[in-house]
Amino acid sequence: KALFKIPRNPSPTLRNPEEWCRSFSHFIAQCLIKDFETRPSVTHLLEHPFIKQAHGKEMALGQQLSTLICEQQDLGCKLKTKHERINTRKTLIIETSPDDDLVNLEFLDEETIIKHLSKRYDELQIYTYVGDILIALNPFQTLSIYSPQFSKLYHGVKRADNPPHIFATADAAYQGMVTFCKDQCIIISGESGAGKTESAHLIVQHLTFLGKANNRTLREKILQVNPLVEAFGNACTAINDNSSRFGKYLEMKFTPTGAVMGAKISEYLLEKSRVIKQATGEKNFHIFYYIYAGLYHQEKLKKYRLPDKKPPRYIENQHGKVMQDIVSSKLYKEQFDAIQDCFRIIGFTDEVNSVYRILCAILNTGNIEFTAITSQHQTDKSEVPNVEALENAAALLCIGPEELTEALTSHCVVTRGETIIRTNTVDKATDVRDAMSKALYGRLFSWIVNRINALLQPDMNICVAESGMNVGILDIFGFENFKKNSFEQLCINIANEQIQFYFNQHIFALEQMEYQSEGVDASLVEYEDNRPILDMFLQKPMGLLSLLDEESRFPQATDQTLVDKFEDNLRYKYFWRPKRFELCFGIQHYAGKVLYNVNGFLEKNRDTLPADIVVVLRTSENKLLQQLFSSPLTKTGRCQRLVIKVDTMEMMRHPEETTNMRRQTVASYFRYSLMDLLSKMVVGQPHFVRCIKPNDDRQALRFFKERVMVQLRYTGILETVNIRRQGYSHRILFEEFVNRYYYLAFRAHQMPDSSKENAVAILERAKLENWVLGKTKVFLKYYHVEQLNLLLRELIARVMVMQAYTKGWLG
Ligand code: AD9
Ligand code: MG
Repeated sequence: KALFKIPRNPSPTLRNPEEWCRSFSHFIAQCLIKDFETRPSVTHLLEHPFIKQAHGKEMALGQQLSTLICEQQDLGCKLKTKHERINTRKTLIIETSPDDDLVNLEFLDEETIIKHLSKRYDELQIYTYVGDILIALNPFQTLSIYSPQFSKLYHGVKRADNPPHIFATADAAYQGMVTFCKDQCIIISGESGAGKTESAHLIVQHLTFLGKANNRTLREKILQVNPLVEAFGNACTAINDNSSRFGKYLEMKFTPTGAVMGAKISEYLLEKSRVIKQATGEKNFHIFYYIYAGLYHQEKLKKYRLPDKKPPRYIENQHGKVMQDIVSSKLYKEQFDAIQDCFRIIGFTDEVNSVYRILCAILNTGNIEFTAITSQHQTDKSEVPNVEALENAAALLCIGPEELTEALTSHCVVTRGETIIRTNTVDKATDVRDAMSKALYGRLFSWIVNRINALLQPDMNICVAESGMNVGILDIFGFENFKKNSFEQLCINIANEQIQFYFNQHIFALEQMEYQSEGVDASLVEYEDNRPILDMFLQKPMGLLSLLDEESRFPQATDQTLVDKFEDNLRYKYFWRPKRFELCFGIQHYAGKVLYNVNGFLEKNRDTLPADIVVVLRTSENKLLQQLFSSPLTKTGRCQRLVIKVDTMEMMRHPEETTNMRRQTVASYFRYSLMDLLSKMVVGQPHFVRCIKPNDDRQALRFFKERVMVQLRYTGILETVNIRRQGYSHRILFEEFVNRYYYLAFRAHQMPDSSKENAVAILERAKLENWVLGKTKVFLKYYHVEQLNLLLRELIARVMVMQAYTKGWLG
C-alpha cells in the first residue's frame, strides 16, 4: 500500500532524482525483504518519471534498479502485485468460487456433480478441478480467456488464487519441472471431439510464455509445430471437423532454469488408409484440400500437374464435394498460406517444393485407372487406358512412366529358384496403386515430423541437452464409435484403453498400494479396472492382436476365418459376436460398447507394399523421395525386387532394416508404439486433463446431462473425487523431503539429518495441516505441495534481493 502512495513529485527533503531514487530503491528493497507480496509491478516502477529520468541520465542507481528488475524477470518471479491482479480481475470478470474444485463439494454424488458442472458451464466456466486433475468441458465457442493477460494471471500462483484453467495445469507442470528438476507429462484424454487437441495447443501456448527464451524465433517455431503436423495428420470425420488421425506426444525441452530450448514430436499410428478412402461424410487429410485450393489460386495447378476441371479422385466428389466447393473455400486457401508460413518459420528450405510434388503425385496416383485385357490366353492382365494421370504421377516423382506402369500391373515371384513375372489383375493393380499412395503419404508424414525435430533440436552450443528437462504433452485420437467401425477404430480404442489404464494406475492402484505398504490409514476406493480388457487385446499369444497377426500370416485366411478365430479363442465377457452380422464382433470398452466390422482387417494389418514399387521409387531423381525409400539395397534390375520383403511401418522407422525378411504387421508395430509411448510417459510426473463433450451437436451452451454423465462414469470422475478428497497425491521420502525443503525451517548452511523429526519440523514451520507420516514417506495432499513450493520460491527470491542489497546494488 505504501508503495502506491509514493508521490509523483519528490518531497522537499528529496531534492534531486538521484537522492529520490536512492531512497526509493532502499525503500523497495525493504519492502521486498519484508513482504514479497507487496512488490511493485515492474512496469509501474519503470514508468515512474524519476526512474525514467534516472535512466535518461544513465545514472548508476537507475541502472542498478533495472538490473535488479531484469534479474527478477529472469528468475521468473511474479511480476504483478495483488493490486494489479484485482484490477485485471475486474476487467476480465473472473472470480474464484468454492465449487471450482469438486473435492470441496459437501454432497458427493453423480447428480450433484452434474448440477455443478452444468451451472458452471452456463456461466462459461468450462474448467473445474478434481484436486489436481482438470476437467475441461468443450465450450464449442471462442472464449476470451486465453490472452497474454491470462497467461500472466496464471503464472506461478497458487491454484486457489484463480478460477480453474488449462493454463494452471500447464503452470503446475512447469513449476514442478523447475522446482524438482523432474520431467513432467500432461495427459489429455477424452472422446473424439471433446477438445484434446485444442487443450494441447493452449498448453503449448502457455508453456512458451512461461519458458521465455530470449530467442523469440524459437518460440515462434514451436508455436507453428502443431498447426503444421495437424494439417497433415488431421481430417474431418463424422464427429469432429478437425479430428486427429494420429497420436502425438510433444516434448518441450527446457534449460535447468526453465527457458525453452527446443521441442520434439513423436507420432503414433497415422491412419494412412484415409488417403485412399474415406467413410461417408468424411474427408481426406486437410493438406490435400489446402494444397489443391492454394495452387488453384496461385494458378499453379498446371505446374504441379493437377487437373483443373475436376478435383482428383482422392478428394473428389465422393460425398458431394464438387470442384467449386474446394476452390472457392476461403478457409482452404488461407490455410494453405498459413502452412507455407509454418514451413518457412520452422526452417524448411526448398524441400517444401518436393513435399508439394509428392502430395500432388499422390493425388495423381489416385486418378490412375486400370482395365482388364482379355485375350485368348490371358484373362488376368491389366493395363492403364488413359496414361495422363500415370505420366503426371511419374513426372512429379521423377521416375520413368514405363517402370511405374510395369510395377503397378505386374509383379515378380520366385518359384524353385526361378524368377517369373506375373501380371496383376485389375483389382490387384488397384490395390498396388493404393498401397503406393499410402506408403508415400505415411513416409512423407514421418519425414516431416523428423525434419521438424531436427530443426527444433536444442542448440548444443548453448545448452547441453542432457542437463535439460522436458514437459511432454500427449494428445491422441479420442475414443471412437461410428456406425461402421473398422481396424482403425479398433487401434484407436485400444490406445484409449491403455491411457485409461495408465490413469487408473496412477490415481487409484499405485496410490492405494502405497498406503498399505506404508501403514497409512486411508479407506480404499473401488474403481473400474480395465486391465482384463487390455489383456484381452494385448496378451501373447492368445490376445486379439496376436490372433489377428497369426491369421494375417495365412495367405488363405479370410474375414470369416478371422472372426471365427476371435470367437473361438476370446473367452471374455467383454467380447461378443452378434449372430445377425456375420462379419462383426463387439467389444465392451471402458467407454462403451463398439461393434466392429472385420471387413479388410487382414489386408490393413498386413499393410504390404510390393517390393516392385519400392524398387521403382528408389530410382527417383528426387532427393526427398530417395530419402523416404532409402535403404542399403542397390537398384540392380527388376528381378532383384523379390529379395526385398518390404513392410511399410518397418521401413518407415527403421530404414536400415528393410532387407530384413522379418515381417512386421500394423498390429505388432502398434503394440510396440504403445509400449514406447508408455515408457516415455512413466518417466515424468503426470498431470491429467479430462476433456468432456457436453453435446454431440457441437453447439455452444448446450449441456446434455445424460451425455456428460456417461463420460463422467467411464472416466471414473466420481471415484477420482473420492480418492482426491481422502487421498494423498504426493508421497515423498523423508530424505528427499528434508533435502528439498529444509530452508523453510533451518538455516541455509545448517544441513539437517533427513529424519522423520526434521520433516515434521519443516511441515510445522510451514503451518501445514492434514498431512500424514508413513514408515518412510511424508504423505501430502496436492495443495500442501503447492504451498511448500510457493514458500520456497518466495524465500529464494528474498534471499536474492537481500544479496543484491548487501552487495550495495540498491544504494
Ligand atoms: V479427436 O479425438 O482428435 O477427434 P479432440 O482433439 O478431442 O477430438 P478438438 O480439440 O479437435 O477435439 O476439439 C473439437 C472442436 O471443439 C474444436 O475444433 C473446436 O471447435 C472446439 N473446441 C474444443 N476446445 C475448445 C476451446 N477450449 N475453446 C473453443 C473449443 N473451442
Ligand atoms: Mg484431436
